[in-house]
Amino acid sequence: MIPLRQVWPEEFAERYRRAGYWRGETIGSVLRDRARKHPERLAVIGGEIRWTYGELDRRADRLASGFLASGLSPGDRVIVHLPNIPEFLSVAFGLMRAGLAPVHALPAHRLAEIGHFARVSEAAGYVIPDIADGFDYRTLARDLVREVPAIQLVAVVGAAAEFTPLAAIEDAGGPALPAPSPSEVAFLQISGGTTGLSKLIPRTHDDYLYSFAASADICGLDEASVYLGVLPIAHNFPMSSPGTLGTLYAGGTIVLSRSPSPDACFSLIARERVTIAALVPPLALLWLDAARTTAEDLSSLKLLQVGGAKLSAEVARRIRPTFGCPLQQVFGMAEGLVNYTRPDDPEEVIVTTQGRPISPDDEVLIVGDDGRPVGEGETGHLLTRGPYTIRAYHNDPEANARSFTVDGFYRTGDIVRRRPDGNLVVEGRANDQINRGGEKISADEVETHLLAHPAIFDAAVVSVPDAYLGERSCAFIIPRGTAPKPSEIKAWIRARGLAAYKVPDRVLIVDSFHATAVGKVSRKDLRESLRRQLIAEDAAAEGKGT
Ligand code: AMP
Ligand code: DBH
Repeated sequence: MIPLRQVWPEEFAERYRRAGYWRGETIGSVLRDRARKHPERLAVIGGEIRWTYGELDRRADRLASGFLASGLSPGDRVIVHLPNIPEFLSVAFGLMRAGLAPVHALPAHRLAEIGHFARVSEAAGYVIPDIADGFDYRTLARDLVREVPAIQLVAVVGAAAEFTPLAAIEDAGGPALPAPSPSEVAFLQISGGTTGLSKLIPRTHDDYLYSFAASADICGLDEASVYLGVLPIAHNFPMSSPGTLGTLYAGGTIVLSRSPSPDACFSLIARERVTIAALVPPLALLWLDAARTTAEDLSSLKLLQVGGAKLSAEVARRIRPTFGCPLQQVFGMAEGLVNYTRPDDPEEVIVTTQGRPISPDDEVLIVGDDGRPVGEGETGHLLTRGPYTIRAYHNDPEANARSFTVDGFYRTGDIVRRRPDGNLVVEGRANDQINRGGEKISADEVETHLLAHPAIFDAAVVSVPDAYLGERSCAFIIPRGTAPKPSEIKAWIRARGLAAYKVPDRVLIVDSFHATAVGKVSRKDLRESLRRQLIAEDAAAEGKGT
């Protein structure tokens, strides 16, 4: 098994320890400590469940022992594929306390993604709900164990069928727990995927704990804070910026919503007196609309975070007057670096920038295509290095060679500029990643699946601007023989086991990718020219009133 590691050069590690960023504590010990201090405070609310810190802590311990008793060994990886339910937290803490590494999949992922994570991480376990949002995860588990026989344990929250009920693991008892080291990898986060498949991001206790603790401070969280988990809590943003973990760090309460809809969330905000929530831009639009007419009392909100994709200044401006609290823009990535506007920043900064880094030791380098730093205020590629930004992906030498400079800077793929006040403005992406309202799609990955269709000769997937999602995806298809219908092509992508958000929003059948001498033009240039052509055609069609 390829060991999990994340190593900073000693001089950096030394600096981060000396500065107090890395404190030599594990993520599990944060919960332990808070549970000792205030066992009766509410830690997490979800559906009918209301667990105190004491109860969450006990459940995590029992699961930790139970996972080890069920045949997993410290160092093993376990894919966690759960929706926004309290068990997400008891499972994640239980695994980490057992020295088992959670691999945090998103609820939308399907066999193609989960199979990939299982293979690359060499996973031994898989944790699922029985049915969630109308999808039976047990069927996915059956397909997965057929494809990846190394999965020896499938644990199910709810009706387990032939698998192991999570409740049985919790009751199994088991060996004494190991003491994971703070510099060890705590879990694997998932990258959005730029070229091809998602990569796995090993995060250590030391680095991740710093990122959510410092985030909790920046966001002013304390024991009175009530965090609403709206986005899938496996995602880095609602997990750590400051998210569920930052809330537990501060001793606050997490409220989990199974649906991001304003209806569901507004009534939870009113009932539980929620103080902070994190949204992606399309959700912010929905919430803004609904807030104008809602009868629910939203006055407990103190901060509304929006991130994951670029928020337009027009929309940003409406947040404070509508919700009566400041907006916070959050520009982050699962690989590390997170930027925030601060709650007391001038409104102009909050509305028009994506904020500045968490740490004084976050190094931000903005370079031109030639790799040299651009002038002050100019636009370029964002590279970064710091106390919670990884130096390497797991088990992917090629991606590592591409994504990190020899000096250990992570190439984010984002095009940004830095204002004189230090705040960053995101101007776009350097590579063909489509950001569909915060959900990241690799053009490459979808094209690979399209090309596997017998009636597709060539395919190019591009982003097109969208008023609601920011970007959506369009697939250009050159057929081989009789052209398949767009609906067939969409069904094909679904049938390949890809997450639904990767299904092209639009499919255009074309004779050729004209203007491109085959083989002479890079995929990137081809996608760019198709994208331009499509935007021009759409504008012309609109002008004609069609
Ligand atoms: P992921 O790889 O899924 O962790 O996504 C990280 C990427 O999301 C970043 O590199 C950006 O491209 C994008 N992103 C995140 N937050 C923002 C934001 N506030 N504005 C613009 N882009 C963002
Ligand atoms: O998009 C992201 O990945 C993201 C956005 C905001 C993130 O990882 C984060 C904050 O931590």
